Amino acid sequence: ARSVFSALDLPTSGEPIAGVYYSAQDGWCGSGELQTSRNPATGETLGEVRTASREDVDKALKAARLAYEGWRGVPAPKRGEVLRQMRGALNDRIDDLGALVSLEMGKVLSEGRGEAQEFVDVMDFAVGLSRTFGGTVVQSEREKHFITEVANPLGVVGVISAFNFPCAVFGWNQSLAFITGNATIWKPAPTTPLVAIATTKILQSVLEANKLPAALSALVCGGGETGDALVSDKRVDLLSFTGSEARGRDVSIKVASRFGQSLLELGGNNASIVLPDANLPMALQAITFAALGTAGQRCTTTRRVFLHESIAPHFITSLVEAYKSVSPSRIGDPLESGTLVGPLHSQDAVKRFQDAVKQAKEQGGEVLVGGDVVKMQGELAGGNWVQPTIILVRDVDNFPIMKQETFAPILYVSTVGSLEEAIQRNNEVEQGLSTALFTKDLGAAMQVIGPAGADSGIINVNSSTSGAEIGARFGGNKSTGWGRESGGDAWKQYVRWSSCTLNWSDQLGLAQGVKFE
Ligand code: UN1
Repeated sequence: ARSVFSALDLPTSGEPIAGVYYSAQDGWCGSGELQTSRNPATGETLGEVRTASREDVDKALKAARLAYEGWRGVPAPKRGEVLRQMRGALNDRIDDLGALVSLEMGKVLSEGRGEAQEFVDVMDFAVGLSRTFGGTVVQSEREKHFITEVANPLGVVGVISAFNFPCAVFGWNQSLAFITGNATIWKPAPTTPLVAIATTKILQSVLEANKLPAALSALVCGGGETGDALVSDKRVDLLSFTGSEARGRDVSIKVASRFGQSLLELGGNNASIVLPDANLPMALQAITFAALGTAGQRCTTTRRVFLHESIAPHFITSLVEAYKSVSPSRIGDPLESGTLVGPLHSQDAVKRFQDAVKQAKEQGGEVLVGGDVVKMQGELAGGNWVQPTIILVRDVDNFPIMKQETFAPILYVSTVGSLEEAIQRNNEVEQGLSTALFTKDLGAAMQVIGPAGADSGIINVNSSTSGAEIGARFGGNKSTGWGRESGGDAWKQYVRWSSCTLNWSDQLGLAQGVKFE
């Protein structure tokens, strides 16, 4: 921990670490309560963080507004140039930042590093975009009239991020908001403040070198109240929220009631469907990764599997074998090479895991493997360990727990008689994030991505539900919140649009043939 801390310029004195930054003059500060960051693998305290008080948030918002007012006048390719430098600075620290993500969040090292890589990737994407984004020119029905759609910077973008992707999801928002001319104010999850502080320090070094205001990328560590301060404040033009459906509902109502805009990334209850003609070893590998990666704590984690009945018995045996090869031998310290499954992020998550397994049993589910907490030895004894779990569900219609997202490595497996039935099962939950279909049949692939197909925001054929690249829009439908972030045209949400008609004749032309003479 100490060496990662020093490499990322985090204080190692043991004194509380300041978790608020919005001005180079005021420096790192924070007059709110202390927040504790813990290593989920050991329970050890990594640091105490000074959070933002209401007054700090107010000052940060004022500073962000001012920063935006200067930044919006800077040509977008020049903004892109600053982001290119940030990309360089982040890439230089990619291993250390990845290690800190693993240390504080609990995901294994290659996934921690992958997350920092995802930030770098979206920065590359946004740098290119900074030279090309814009509206269209529309053909006018009137002579000597020119119609164009103009994208201007929006203002201040509030980003409330979750513990499971403490770095990349902020990156998706920051990169797009930055090149489109906005200031961001970031409220990270209360349990992952150190990743946020380290990331902000890297970005700030570039802002400072370019003599740009710190509040272009302000940080306000804090809990629900700090988040609420951003949610309810009119000075936040767009509020991007990642977290639970319950909290997301509250956020969207509050933001809508002040006519602000929100971008929601909420729960997932993702299904993988396996048809008889699939490449079964590949399907097995993809499902194992999607169910166990980040210990089942990705929004995109596969939680439900629908197997065609003709291959189900064989496939279930292989799946159970695969789990046994992971658990217990490959469960452990996320920083050790060879570990595939790290701890859950918190003690509360362990309780929710236990509760879900209990309910699943009561509802008739059969635990095929796992189902219990894990007692570790030595340093790891204080961590949040559970067994990767597969539950066989014979009667999906009378198994309500399967409709809930439990952020843990619990996989519900059941059988279907046809692709149509699998699609119907896929769609019968509230959430609509990610779906995977394993088949070699082109017709089945087209069916799942078509109008009568899966209703998810992400649909993959012969690829896992999790681990999306940054190039396409990321997000989900229905109770997942309809938000889209990262690639594609997600940038369009970070601008205000004006449809502009310019008449360069000396006659007033009225559309629709209207006369007013
Ligand atoms: C999340 O779980 O909140 O597709 C984001 C994935 C990652 C992003 C997940 N690229 O699994």
